[in-house]
Amino acid sequence: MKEKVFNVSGMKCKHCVMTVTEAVSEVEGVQSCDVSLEKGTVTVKFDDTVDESEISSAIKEEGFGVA
Ligand code: 9UX
Repeated sequence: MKEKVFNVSGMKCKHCVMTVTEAVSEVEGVQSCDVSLEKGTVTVKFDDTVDESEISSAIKEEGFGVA
């Protein structure tokens, strides 16, 4: 299991949090996703088989920026 904190820009309300949470959770192998609106972070736990780029792509596809 791996964990990474993504710095995500553009999340401004609770609906953004839901959108990101759903998109990340749909990635195969993701175990948990915790979004902090205040910090602009998305903390994800995922299986070793998952490539980090799959997660950042899922976030970007929803229109948010990933540092
Ligand atoms: Mo809230 Mo997020 O009105 O792009 S859904 S800011």
